[in-house]
Amino acid sequence: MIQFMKTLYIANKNYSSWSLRPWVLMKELNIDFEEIISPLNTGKYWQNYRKFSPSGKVPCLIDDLIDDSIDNGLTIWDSMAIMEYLAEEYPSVWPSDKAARTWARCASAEMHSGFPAVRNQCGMSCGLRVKLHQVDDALQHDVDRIDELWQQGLTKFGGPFLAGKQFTAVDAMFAPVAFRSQTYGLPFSQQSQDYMQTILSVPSMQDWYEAALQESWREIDHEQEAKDAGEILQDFRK
Ligand SMILES: N[C@@H](CCC(=O)N[C@@H](CS)C(=O)NCC(=O)O)C(=O)O
Repeated sequence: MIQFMKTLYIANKNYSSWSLRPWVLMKELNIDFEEIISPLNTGKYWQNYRKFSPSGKVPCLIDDLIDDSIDNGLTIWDSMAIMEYLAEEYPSVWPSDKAARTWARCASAEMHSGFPAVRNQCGMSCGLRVKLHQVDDALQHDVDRIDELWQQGLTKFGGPFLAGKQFTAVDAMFAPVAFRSQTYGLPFSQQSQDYMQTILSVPSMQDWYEAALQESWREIDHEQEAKDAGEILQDFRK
């Protein structure tokens, strides 16, 4: 029987929001994989990443045949491509209901290609708590649109997850926003805050968070970004 063994390359857990997305999805769906952490802080990370990821970015999933007499491994770089690849083997990556699935795909694509103010002004740093100097119009705009999307999904499909009863890819795509909001206290509605608590409480998010706090390496650029964004109130990292 042909069997594949999945390896997911990620950068780290404190800062790497793109890495979190497929990682949390695979954990929540009990998809077996090996995790390889390849930190960004080496200075030569791009050359290192290029050894396994054509784009020089993570996450990158390698799906190798266990029977290595056949050279037929597959490399899937980019978080959305990983989710779509997994969905071929595990249909529960997306909701089974067509309307929910369509909505989940649109919202995921919007996250994948949008929300630059949230990304640039509120870089993920799980262990920090920061009081933002300001919420400018661009950031407020992104928060409002995410809030609108979340309320729509939760109301339309009945919760507790964005597209219904099960954790699916759309929850994974927005999972970094929950950590960002925990760090920067973003101005979300009560319904969205409740949803964020749901996401932060799922076992794999708690595992990710605990591992993030244990990481000892620091990325200078990300540390500076957090300092520029506001006043550092707490740092729970070791
Ligand atoms: N669109 C990509 C973005 C991946 C990405 O930017 N990953 C970051 C780590 S969180 C990275 O590899 N950065 C290294 C670089 O940009 O050189 C995806 O969805 O996977």
